[in-house]
Amino acid sequence: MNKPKVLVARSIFPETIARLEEHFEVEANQGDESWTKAQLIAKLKGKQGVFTTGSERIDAEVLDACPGLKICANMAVGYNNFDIDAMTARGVLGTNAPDVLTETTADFGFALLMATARRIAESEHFLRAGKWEKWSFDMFAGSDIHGSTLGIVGMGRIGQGIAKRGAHGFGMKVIYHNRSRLDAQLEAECKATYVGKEELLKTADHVVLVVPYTPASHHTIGAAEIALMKPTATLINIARGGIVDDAALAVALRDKRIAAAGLDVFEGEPKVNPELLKVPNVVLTPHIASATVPTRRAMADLAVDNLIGYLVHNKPVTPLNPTVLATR
Ligand code: 8YV
Repeated sequence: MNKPKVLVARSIFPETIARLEEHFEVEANQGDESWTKAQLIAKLKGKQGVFTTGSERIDAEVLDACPGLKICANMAVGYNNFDIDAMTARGVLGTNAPDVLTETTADFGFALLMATARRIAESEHFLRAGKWEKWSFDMFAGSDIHGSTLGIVGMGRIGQGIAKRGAHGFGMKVIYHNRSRLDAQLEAECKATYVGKEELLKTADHVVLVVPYTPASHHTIGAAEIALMKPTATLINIARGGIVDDAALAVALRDKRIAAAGLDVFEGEPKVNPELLKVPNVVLTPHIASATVPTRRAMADLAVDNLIGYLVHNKPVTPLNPTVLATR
């Protein structure tokens, strides 16, 4: 019997390819070439499955050009690169990679918060540039983490992980805003209090964004929201580019409307708004919140589990649009 055909759209661990090859005829982009949409479509024709990262956009145009496609397995928890409605309409399953990256990403969110509030990157650049000639009382004086108020926008699994680190590890007062309120037990575990978005922005010393990107969450933080924040506050975005209006943030940082920001994700990444590169009070990292070797392996494994689960056993592990299963 012919093996189903699977495309791996980006370079990945050799072990990931080896696992796929046990079940599928695999074409893999191990050279990590940057494909245009037309090239992606050309590669995808005749394939039943595709292993994607958050960088490949799978939309109606791609799906219509590749009618044999049955599953798109994303090696990411966020799936705004998928037009999930278009997939559902065409009976194509989408899967993501939740849970396996929660703690690693929460660690990074906290690390970025600390680096930002305590001005670690800025002071390191100063030292490396040979500018440290004498100590002074206010040199790189930042803001405290312990005992401060942590405001989390988006209280899913990663938000909860950050809340626990803040409340239990650093004695922070945790407030959060979310589409829906957590149940009482989860709120108690996170020591977190539900507040409105405006109250959160006005009272938090550190605001961390962990909401999924949707048209409704576009520019959750823009000039008007930044205007509500304390001038001493920090803003951390580990969610998605587009959740923050980067141009408005660059102006606010330049004018010291808020103290500092830490950004792991950007509008139009890997391009970064050049105005952000000009301001010193922002820590910039290239979308690495889930980047530890064990976690990236676990994410890749889960995408493979979904491809095998669906194409071989008709049982995906983490389906995004399970209604497709009923119509198969
Ligand atoms: C990934 C992410 O590194 O999982 C997500 O949603 O943003 C990151 O963990 C990236 O999308 C790679 O696929």
